[in-house]
Amino acid sequence: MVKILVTGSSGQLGTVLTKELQKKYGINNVIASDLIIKPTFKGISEILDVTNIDALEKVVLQYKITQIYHLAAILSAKGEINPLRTWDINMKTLFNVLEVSRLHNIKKIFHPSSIAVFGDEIEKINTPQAPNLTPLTVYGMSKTAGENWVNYYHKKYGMDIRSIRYPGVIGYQSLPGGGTTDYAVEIYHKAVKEENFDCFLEASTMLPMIFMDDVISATIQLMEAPSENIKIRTSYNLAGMSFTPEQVYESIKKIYPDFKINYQPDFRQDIANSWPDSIDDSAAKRHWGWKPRYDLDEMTNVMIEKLKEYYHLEIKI
Ligand code: AKB
Repeated sequence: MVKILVTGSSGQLGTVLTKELQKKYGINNVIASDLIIKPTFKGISEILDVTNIDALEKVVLQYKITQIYHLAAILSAKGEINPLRTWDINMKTLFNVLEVSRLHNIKKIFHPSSIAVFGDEIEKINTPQAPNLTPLTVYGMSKTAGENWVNYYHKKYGMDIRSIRYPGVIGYQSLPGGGTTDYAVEIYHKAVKEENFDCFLEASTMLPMIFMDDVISATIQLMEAPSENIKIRTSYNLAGMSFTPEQVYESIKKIYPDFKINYQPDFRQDIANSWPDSIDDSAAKRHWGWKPRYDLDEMTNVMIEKLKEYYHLEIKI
């Protein structure tokens, strides 16, 4: 019997992944948890601060949890506001999940990592799986350390912990918060509302990105793969597509020809400059059959169609 706990379930990815897990395993077998649960959420939920190990343990025991998807974290841009607090929260929540899982024999754990683990020393094009990791942000440092800690728990205690280095995630269902890739979601909202967009990155900043449907498929595919196929226990590189602000703007302009963009780079430009242009995810493809489905124009079509529906509904209410 699978009983899943999702931490950070109200976040950008958590909102969508929790629903998919409910569809797959049954609404009563997924426990959503976060500091705030949205009033629209349907299913079983707990207000949970994962920095509190006793509170986490109580939920794990109460629901007889067998799997944890630990999504709660402070992202790259927001994390720079208070670096030590970011380190503390990101690491403490991970240690609490690892220790409670070890003590209570949790069968599978998902730990998301990020392209933020990469830094200035990488080859920026088709960045390999295992280059020297010198991240520029505290978020990136916490993910790099986290990758090594989950590998350690796997090797030392035989725990089944799996991980993906997420590119920037783009979806219509939820808004990101505090990331460097957030512009690529906001730009669609502005276009559909027929407003101008102020972009906090330069026009030519190429970054790896992925559509929400693809990232959800990848996560579930990784978690369902036979254990012997998971040969990398730090974290897998994952690629969907790569584009610049200018390219996404041009893609949107095919539907909204009057859409206008202004470039006003801020501190997030330095973070973006330290990340790859594109990623080599051949290990994920070989080991557990990963295959992305969406390119930029396909994603743009879906984003615009769905956001038009969303804003139409908002106006009706
Ligand atoms: C961020 O921009 O911080 C995140 C990420 C790439 O991990 N979206």
